[in-house]
Amino acid sequence: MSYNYLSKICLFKINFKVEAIPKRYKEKSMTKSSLSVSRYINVNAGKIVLAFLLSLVTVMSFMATFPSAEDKQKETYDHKTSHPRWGIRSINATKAWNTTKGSEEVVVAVIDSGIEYSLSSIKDNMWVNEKEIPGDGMDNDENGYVDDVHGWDFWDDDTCAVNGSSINYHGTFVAGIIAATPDETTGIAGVAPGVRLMDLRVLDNQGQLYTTDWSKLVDAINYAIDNGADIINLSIYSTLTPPDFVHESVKQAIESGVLIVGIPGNGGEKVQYFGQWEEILTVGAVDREGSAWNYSNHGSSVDLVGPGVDVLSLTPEGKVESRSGTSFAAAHVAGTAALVLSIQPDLSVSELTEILQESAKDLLEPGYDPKTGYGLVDAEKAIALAQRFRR
Ligand SMILES: [Ca+2]
Ligand SMILES: [Ca+2]
Ligand SMILES: [Ca+2]
Repeated sequence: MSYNYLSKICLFKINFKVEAIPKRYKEKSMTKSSLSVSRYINVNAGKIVLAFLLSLVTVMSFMATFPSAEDKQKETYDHKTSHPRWGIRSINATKAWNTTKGSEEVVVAVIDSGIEYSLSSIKDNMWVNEKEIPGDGMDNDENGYVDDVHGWDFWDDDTCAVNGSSINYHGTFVAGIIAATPDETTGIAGVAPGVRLMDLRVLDNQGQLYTTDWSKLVDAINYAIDNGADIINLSIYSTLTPPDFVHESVKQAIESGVLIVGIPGNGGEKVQYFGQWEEILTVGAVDREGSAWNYSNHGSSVDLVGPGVDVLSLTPEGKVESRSGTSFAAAHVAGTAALVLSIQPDLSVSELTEILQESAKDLLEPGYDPKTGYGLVDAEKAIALAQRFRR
C-alpha cells in the first residue's frame, strides 16, 4: 500500500499554492475504514484538486478518478469475486442482445478525455467519417476539420486523441462500457457493441478542462450535432456555473434530436452542472446490489441510475481495471439508449427518455426519488417497450 492518494495530495501541495482542503473531504477521507473506501477517496481527491487549482488557475471541471492503491491491485480482475460483465448484466444488456447488439447507424459521441481506439475491442466500433479522406491534409467534407476520421481532439486541436499529448484513462474507460466488442480474453463487453463511437476529446491528460476552454466543449457539442451523433455521453461535471453559451449549445443538441446523457457528480452532495440542466438525462450510480452509491450526487435533476461502483472496463493500455463514479453509470445508460435507437431510430429525445425511464427498475421508495430517479436502467425492458412504441 505504498502508493496512495496521500502521495498525490502531497504532490499537489508541492506544486501548487494550496488553499485549505474542504473539511468534509478530509473527514470522509480519514474516518472511513471500510476496505473499499480508498476508491471513494479518489473521487474526493479529485474534488480537492479542483479546490487546489482554483487558487492557481481557473479550472472548470474535474471528473476523473485517480488510480488508488486498491485499483492498482485490481489491474487484473478476479473471476471469483467480480465477473467482468457484472455491470452490463445488471442492466440486462446481455438479454437485450437477443434482439439487438446495436446498429452501426447509431453513433454515440464520447465528449471526454479521448479514446484509445487502437485497442482490439474498440477499433472496429469507431465512427468513421466516410466523407473525409484521411491524411491528405485537406478538409474533404468541408466540415471545418482537416482529416477528421473518428472525431476531433479539441484539446490538442488535432485529428485524434492518440496523436499529440497523452490521454487520461477516463474516455477509453467510458467508451469500453458503451460499446466494447465482447472479448473472451479480457472478459469485457460494452452495452451496445454494434454501435459506433465518435471520439471528441476536450479534457487534458489529468481529466480536466479549464474555464478558458468552455469554447472547446461547445465546439465538441456542435461537432456531434453537425456530424450525425445520435447520443452524447457527457461524463463531465463542473462545480462552477457554466456560461450561457454552453447551456445554449446543450439546448441546441436536444432540439437537433441528440440525447445528452450526463452525470450529477461524485461528492455525495447536490447535483452539479451539467447534470443540473433539465435538458440532460442525468444518471446517478448504484452498486452491484442496486444500492445508491453514497458519493453519487442527488436531487430532483437525477433521472436514472446505472452501475457505477467497482465497474470493470478497459484502460488505454488495454488492461481491465475497476473504477467507481457516476461517469460510468452514465455510460451504461448511453449504451442502453443506443440499443433502443438501434431498433427505433426515429424516436425523439423525449420519447427515448420516456422509454428509458418507464422501463427502469424502481428502487428505494416506490416511484421517483432524488437518489435513484426513476430507477435502474433496464436494457431488456427498454427494448421491449420500444418495440411496442407507437406514436
Ligand atoms: Ca473534415
Ligand atoms: Ca482529408
Ligand atoms: Ca491529439
